[in-house]
Amino acid sequence: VVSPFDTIVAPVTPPGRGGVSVVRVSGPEAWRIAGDVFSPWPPSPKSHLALYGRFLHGDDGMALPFEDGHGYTGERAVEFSVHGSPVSVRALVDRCSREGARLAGPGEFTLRAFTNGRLDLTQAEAIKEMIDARTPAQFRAACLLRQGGLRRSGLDALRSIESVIATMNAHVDFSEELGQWDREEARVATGRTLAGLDAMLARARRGVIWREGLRIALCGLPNAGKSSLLNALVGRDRAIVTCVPGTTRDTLEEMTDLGGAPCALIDTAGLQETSDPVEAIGVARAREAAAEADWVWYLYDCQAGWSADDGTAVASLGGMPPLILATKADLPHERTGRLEVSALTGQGFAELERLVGERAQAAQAPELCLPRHVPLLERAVEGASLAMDVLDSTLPPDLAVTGLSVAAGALGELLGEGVSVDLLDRMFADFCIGK
Ligand SMILES: Nc1nc2c(ncn2[C@@H]2O[C@H](COP(=O)(O)OP(=O)(O)O)[C@@H](O)[C@H]2O)c(=O)[nH]1
Ligand SMILES: [Mg+2]
Repeated sequence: VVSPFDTIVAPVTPPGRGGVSVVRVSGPEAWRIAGDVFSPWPPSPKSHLALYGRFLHGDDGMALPFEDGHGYTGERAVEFSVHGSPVSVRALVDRCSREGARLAGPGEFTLRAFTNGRLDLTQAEAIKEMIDARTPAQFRAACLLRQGGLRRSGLDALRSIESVIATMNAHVDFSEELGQWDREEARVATGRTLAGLDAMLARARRGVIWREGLRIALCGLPNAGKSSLLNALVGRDRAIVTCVPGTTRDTLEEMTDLGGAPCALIDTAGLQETSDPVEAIGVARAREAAAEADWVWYLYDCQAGWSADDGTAVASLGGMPPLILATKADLPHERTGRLEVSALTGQGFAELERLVGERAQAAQAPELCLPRHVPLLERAVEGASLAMDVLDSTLPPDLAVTGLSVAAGALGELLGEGVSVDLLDRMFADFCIGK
């Protein structure tokens, strides 16, 4: 990381032409530089109060000052709005550089916000997710993470663990003065923290769905219409469709939005006994995909009708009961009593979307969670459980410190406390310039 104490400048709006572009200057010299490139700049500007004026490079527009401890980065800053011309933006950035600002690196504004305690690591990640969101629901979930839900519960747990560790260490170091240590008190505190961590982990696992999508495996006998349904739902020919049974041999995954929820649709090989070794691997993968999916859709050809093989295949999948879909409903067929769909006409798609939206709502936590968070919370739960086992037993209580330290380490990493500069650099480099 470069010294957090120099002054940096970069456009914060994307490159290109538009109504307005914004250039941010952040650091101790920001206001002095503003006075050099913009006028009239008052001797003592008020934080958050926009000023209208003229820029040295000829444009006119607004300057919005932020005092130390405020604004996005948490340090002295100015956001300039100029006309949305790349020429004007370039000229303003150049002027600011000439006055002593350095061009900001990717993610550097956000890194400063983090360094200055304006946000923790989960909130910095949330900003990236807000920017990358593809649906209103994903955006809302990212906003909740940004508002600091995970940060608050993570900090609560961390502080409570640290306080138990501190008390224990104090009693080990000063056993004479402090006398008998209250094992019960530590047991209660650790138990409460562990329950909190368990709840966080459960929420986190559901929160990942916002990002990774509800995983839906399309299963069925060969030629049931699995690949066709996937293609029709994602709106392009992703999977190969033929009338030859056994065309799909490997699983194939495609992200899409159904009913406002992100989904990963997984096309699988037809479930059938086979002597072809390649197809057999495909069938094994299909079963694996079904076992790992959040939801299985079992497809059968409604013209061919439900067969004994379908019964065997469904039973062999195990797990939660699948949603059964009667496919090729555009062809003449007997009454099925099932949800009838057609990849050809789109029949049944509205109902599928409704069901997915409903299922996603039930399966998802309100707050987004990132894949990075889950293993850390798992480690925290493991550490706290270990400590709880010690405190529940007749073992010397200070042995619990080992487990508690593991939990504290994992939570620290979650929030970005005591994280290596290396890791921070890598995480923030994922941001673009100006974020
Ligand atoms: N009429 C009609 N034919 C379909 C429909 N879906 C699939 N088919 C046909 O059924 C055959 C098998 O489809 P495919 O998607 O490859 O089945 P898979 O083996 O389950 O992946 C192909 O010839 C498709 O054209 C449908 O909704 N309507
Ligand atoms: Mg197929």
